[in-house]
Amino acid sequence: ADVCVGGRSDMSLEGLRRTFREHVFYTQGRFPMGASRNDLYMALAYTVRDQLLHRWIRTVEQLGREDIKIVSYLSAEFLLGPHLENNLINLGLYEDVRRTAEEEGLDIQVLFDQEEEPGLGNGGLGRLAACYLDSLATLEIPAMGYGIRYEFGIFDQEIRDGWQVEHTDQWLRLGNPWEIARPEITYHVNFGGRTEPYEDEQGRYRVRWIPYRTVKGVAYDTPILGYRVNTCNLLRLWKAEAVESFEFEAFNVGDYYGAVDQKIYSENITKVLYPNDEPIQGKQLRLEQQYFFVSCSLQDMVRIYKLLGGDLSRFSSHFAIQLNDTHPAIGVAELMRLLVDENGMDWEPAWEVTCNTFGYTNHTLLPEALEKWPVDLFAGLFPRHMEIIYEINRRFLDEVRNRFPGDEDRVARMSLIDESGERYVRMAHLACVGSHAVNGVAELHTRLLKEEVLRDFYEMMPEKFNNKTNGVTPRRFVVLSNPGLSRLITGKIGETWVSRPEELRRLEKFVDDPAFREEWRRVKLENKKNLARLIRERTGIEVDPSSMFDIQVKRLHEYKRQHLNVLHIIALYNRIKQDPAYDVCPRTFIFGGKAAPGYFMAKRIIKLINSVADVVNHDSDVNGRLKVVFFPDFNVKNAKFIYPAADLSEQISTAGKEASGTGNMKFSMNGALTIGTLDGANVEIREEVGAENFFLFGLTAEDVTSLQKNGYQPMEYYRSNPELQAVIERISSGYFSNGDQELFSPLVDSLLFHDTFMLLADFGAYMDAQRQVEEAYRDQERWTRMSILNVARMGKFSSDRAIREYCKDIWKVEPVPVTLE
Ligand code: 26Y
Repeated sequence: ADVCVGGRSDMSLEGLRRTFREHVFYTQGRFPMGASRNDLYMALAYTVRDQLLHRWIRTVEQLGREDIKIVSYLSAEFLLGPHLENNLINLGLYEDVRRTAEEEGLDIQVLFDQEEEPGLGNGGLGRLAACYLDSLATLEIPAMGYGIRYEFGIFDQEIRDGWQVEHTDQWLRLGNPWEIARPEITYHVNFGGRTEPYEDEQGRYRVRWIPYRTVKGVAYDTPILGYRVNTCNLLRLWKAEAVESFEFEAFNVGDYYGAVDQKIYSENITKVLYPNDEPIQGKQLRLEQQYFFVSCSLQDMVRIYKLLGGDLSRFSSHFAIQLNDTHPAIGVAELMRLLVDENGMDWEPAWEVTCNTFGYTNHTLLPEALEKWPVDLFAGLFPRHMEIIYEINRRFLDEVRNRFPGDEDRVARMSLIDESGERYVRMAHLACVGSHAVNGVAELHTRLLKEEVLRDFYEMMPEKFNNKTNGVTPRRFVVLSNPGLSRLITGKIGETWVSRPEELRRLEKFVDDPAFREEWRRVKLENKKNLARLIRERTGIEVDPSSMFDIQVKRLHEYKRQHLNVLHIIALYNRIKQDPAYDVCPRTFIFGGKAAPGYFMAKRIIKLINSVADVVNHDSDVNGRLKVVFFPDFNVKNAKFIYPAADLSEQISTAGKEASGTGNMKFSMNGALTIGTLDGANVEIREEVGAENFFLFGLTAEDVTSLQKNGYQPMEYYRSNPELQAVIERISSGYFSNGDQELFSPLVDSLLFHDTFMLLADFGAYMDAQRQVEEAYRDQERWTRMSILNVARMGKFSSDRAIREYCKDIWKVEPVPVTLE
């Protein structure tokens, strides 16, 4: 290691400068004069990566120690966002590098802009995985992330004529300086075929799997550095390739085109992220993706463990594996297969190891969103896993019958196989049975899991269930995104809040300091100006930074109710149309988020937002007092400009539907006030910041359930609220669609006749809460106090706190500090 010091690991300014120049020449192959923006970005990225490598190798050495336990986070998605700026912050090099770049005549922002973000996730779940990697490294926990190296991540969104248009995300086009290919770390992954019983040398009954086809997984590693520590963990993503074997040629003489087909078919597995945030029914390729990355990851862990000379019966003392939702749940059966079939263990000890190893995090309450796979599809791809699952099920249902004699309804409800119609494998049941810990992602969510979705499992094994309220990393979402606010805070209370955000409480005593409040507003205004500039660039719309920025950014979903927000906008618009002198509080409504390409209603809602925007933004009666913006292509990269610019955060899902939400936390940590329902983590955010600093409205989860039970009639709410009628009438008349009364009729009809997510029931309460928002905003001193208190009291929602709880309650792991010498 020492040979590096003084070489490219030299952290002095002079060293960094020299390394950078070397990379321009030796890595990018350019003279400085001929270097493109991308060459310069690449050279800087390599310069920073050089700083990580030393730490990375030292950390990986620790991972190879027999006496420590490693967290292994299995996730089909990691929504990382750009690395460069984050790594500079975590290294503590941001200021030095910015200044050095400046001296070289480079604007570092331009280089940051050059980085393509790895959009290897859809939304909340994938971003949570990325925050957890950040916190694991920051807390010096030995950990690995395992996932899929999608060649195309989440699609890029364009808005054309008000509609969403999807473009493939070619994030690897210009190369990826953050990953290191490990062509020597590969595993074979099998699919299809059949199983065959045989007797081993000791005469024991065994089963072997004779697959139909085999694909190769190749490891690609990305370093994940913690904040101001030496721990630099490993994110290992798998790429699918064709197996190359010379027998293959021998057996297929002349079948060159067959070999080409096979290659293309194999590589398909990791081609593209499914752009859905709810299960896709029965897509074989998706199931192949899930098994592919899980099998590679488990084989990797078993190999590492055996290298250490470990005895597989003690595997769970070396690895704690967390399942990020049910997407990797087939790992339960795969680990059993590896232990029993491939390593000769008996069933019972293998099962004990498996249960002690896995933990399962659930992320949904919508029963229709629970993952299940048709038995035929599953058994066709994984004949051996199907047998293993039947055996797990047989033993498990015996236990159920033992505990609840005569309760065959319960047995059917809890079975790993849904046999009520077409037969399905229930992945959540597999995950529950095969894990020692099951957790929800917010207090309310965990309670509802126990009471509803997983009630039978809770009744049988309450000790498994626990809550782990989500958190987000203050490094990316405050320090990186909001340097102005960070400087202001650090100036008052020092910089330790970045790793210990409980200390933000010390800001509370400054709420009564008018000069501090003035500064606070100045920072927010600056952030709003920055966003206004970006909005002008991306949409051509001019917005007024002194208006209230009212923002809802998240995936489009009916349960998230972006259209409730739209109903409020139209109500305000109607008031202005009725009385142009109406005293409306100037507001800029900003939306952002992607719709699943096949989600008809979600796409219509985007079109509605843009159509309302067109009318409102150009109506002279409105006179600029209301503006509506749909910010295209919301992603981690531009989120950095959005959260810090918000005055008001919209968290308005139907109570009982949003498992947690994490955007709610990002806004509030940046000084936005929340208007929200008692859903997900909103409940806990309100508890922390104080009810008086949160705009609450709407039905509770219990109200929603009982309304549903008693036959919810949206029409009743419609009939009794004239303002609501006028709003709906505006839409259905074709006012926002050049007279076309059909365009939005699917939306309107769904609201009037079904309204599954109870917008009409909540409309009145939402309007009232918005009225209170307006009142509060008009008193800028009061608003600022509330904003400061939100930031001061959001410490709980750091992902560091969440990860500490996982470590203590589920994984039983301790920090292992890394030294460089
Ligand atoms: C099966 C597949 C296509 C699929 C892919 C992604 C299914 C679901 C998802 C993503 C789900 C998701 O993002 N859930 C969100 O997880 C967040 C982190 O826990 C929560 O805050 C949020 O409430 C929940 O909707």
